[in-house]
This record gives sequence, C-alpha cells and structure tokens, in this order.
Amino acid sequence: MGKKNIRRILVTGSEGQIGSELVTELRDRFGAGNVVASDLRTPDVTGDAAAGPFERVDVTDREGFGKVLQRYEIDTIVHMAAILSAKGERDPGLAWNVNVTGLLNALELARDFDLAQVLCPSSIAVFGAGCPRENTPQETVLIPSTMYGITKVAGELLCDYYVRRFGVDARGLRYPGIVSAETLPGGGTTDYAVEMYYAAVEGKAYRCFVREDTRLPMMYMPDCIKGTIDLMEADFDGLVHHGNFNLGAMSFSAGELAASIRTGVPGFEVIYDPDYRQEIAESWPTSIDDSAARQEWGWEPSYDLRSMTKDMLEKLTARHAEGNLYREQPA
Ligand code: NAD
Ligand code: AKB
Repeated sequence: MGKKNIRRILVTGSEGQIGSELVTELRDRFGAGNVVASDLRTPDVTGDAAAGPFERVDVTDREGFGKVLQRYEIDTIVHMAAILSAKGERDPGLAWNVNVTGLLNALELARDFDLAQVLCPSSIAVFGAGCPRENTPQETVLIPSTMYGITKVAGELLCDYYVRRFGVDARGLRYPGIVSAETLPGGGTTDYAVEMYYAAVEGKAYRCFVREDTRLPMMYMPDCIKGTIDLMEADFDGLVHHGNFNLGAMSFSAGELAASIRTGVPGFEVIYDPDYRQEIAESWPTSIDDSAARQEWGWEPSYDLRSMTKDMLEKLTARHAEGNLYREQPA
C-alpha cells in the first residue's frame, strides 16, 4: 500500500473552496495533464481549471465515476466533493448521499481498479457533545450534532475499514475552518471568517451569524494545501492513523478576527446576529491537538492570524481594485 508513485490524480469537487486551489497546486507538482478536475458544476473555462482536463462527475453515480477513472487511468482519488455543515442541515438526505455514498463509491472503485490511494478530508465537525472543546484530542468520543458531522464520522470509519479489510490506502484529515482568498466557501458554519474579509475590503459592515465570543479552530488555505499534499506523500508504513488526523493551525474568536482585520481596515464594523449556525459552532472544538499528525507525518502550519490577515487583505484589496473581488460559487 502507498508504494506506487502518484501519477494520475482525479480531484472530485474540484470547483469548491479547497478543490479549486488544490488542483492548481497538484498540477504544478505532477503536471497539468496528470490531474483531472471533476465536479457536478462546470468550471469557468477561462480560469485555472482550463489548464488541464475537466470531467463532469457526480460522485453518487458509481458507474460514471468509474468510467472517468478508467478513461484517464487514474491511480489516486482526492475526494473533495461534499455538502458542508450549514447546507447539510438544510438537506440532510443530500448530505448523506453525497458525503457517504460518494465516498463509498470512491473506496469501492479503489478496490475495483486497484488504485494507489484515496484521500478524503474529514472535519472538526466530527466532534460534539461530550468531547473536550479545548485542545480536543485525536482520540475522543464522537457524537456530532449535525448530519454533516455524522457523515464525516461515517467517512472516517469507512476509510479505516477499507484500510484494514481490503488493504486500500485511504487517508484523511480533520480540517478546521478554512480561510481563503480565491474561491468562496460552499455553505459551512465557518464561512463567516472568509466573508468578514470580503466585507471589510468592500468597505461594508458585516452581519456575523455567530456571536463575537465564538471561538473555532481555523487554517489558512496555503497550510491546508500543504497539509493535504504532505499527507498524500507520507510513507504509508509510518502511519498509525489513517482517515482521521486532527489538523490544527490557529484558533480565534469572531471578535478577535474582526480586531485583526481592523489593523488593515480601521473602522471595520461587525454586527453580531447569531442564527442556527451558532449552535453548530458551539458544538465544535475551540482548539485542536494535532500531535498525531505532527508525529506521524511531520505536520507543521506556517500561518497565524496576523500573517493570514495581512495576506488576505493584500490579495482581496488588489482584486477589488481590479473590479474582480468576487469569484462566487453558484448556489
Ligand atoms: P465546497 O462546498 O466548497 O466544494 C464542494 C464541491 O463538491 C462543490 O464544488 C460541489 O459542486 C461539489 N459537489 C457536490 N455534490 C457533488 C456530487 N454529487 N458529485 C460531485 N461533486 C459534487 O467544499 P470545500 O470547502 O472545498 O470542502 C472540500 C472537503 O473538505 C469536503 O470534504 C469538506 O467536508 C472538507 N472540509 C472543508 C472545510 C472548509 O472549511 N472548507 C473544513 C473542514 C472540512
Ligand atoms: C463547515 O463549517 O461546515 C466546514 C467545516 C469546518 O467542516 N468549514
């Protein structure tokens, strides 16, 4: 397991917040023609996705998914297709179908085609009632409150089962909330962290859907991409865990984020107006113990809140000046 060179990669959910930036980085490393982007949604042909192949793949359709693997002689699936927490609460059945059936299809296809690797992210959403919220350990009770969290626990268990039972090299990381400047987030509880930067750069007040004192673990996109690729490349034999690595970087409250943004945009105003996502946020950790990832494959983040804010404001301000701030995902 994990012995073959990674040569031909299919990224599912490639039009999403993480997939869109991961495809660019994977193409830089492995060659544009070796990284096939795929999603339900068709990309903007003038964007980065045009730099390599794209196929429309619905991950819940195993046959169609398999045909693309065959056509491109794929040996690695990076499985980013998912329905996130807030959207998942609006349609729990869809979240189960995409997140669990979609992953099961990826794992079964990995057996059928003897793939070298399947990587599927998990989330801090696996945690819930009964787990310590501060410095949440790798091993703890997993009783999530959302359908999204339930699907992520199921996904971790499926990955570990396929490793043990069928010898599939399946790997996964529990990302915290991801902050990024390229593609807007796709319907999660941590979306406020990204939205706050956009509002500030536009000179608008931001209506924040969690309370000022809501503290969550977060990570800047360059660290998310680095961690994902580092785990893909880690020696399988050195891994004790497989589908569920805690991954930490920074932790801040909504109020601390607003204060950080004010260092670059003085006078930026935030109105706190919590909705149903407050309860979801409160069920998640405030910080994460990621020592297993550090020990087993050398995880180490680079960005903290200050350096992330500096970079986010520089990037978004430059785009705003060009009249190209929003690269919005369709609903
Ligand atoms: P996103 O919502 O931005 O993108 C998901 C993509 O999946 C979308 O482009 C969507 O069109 C696609 N998709 C939905 N249903 C599909 C289907 N049936 N077939 C194919 N594609 C489909 O999500 P993201 O933020 O890029 O997340 C990627 C992964 O990382 C997910 O597993 C998510 O749970 C995980 N994660 C993300 C965050 C975060 O803050 N972004 C945090 C923790 C975990
Ligand atoms: C969400 O808020 O749903 C995601 C996540 C932390 O999994 N960003």
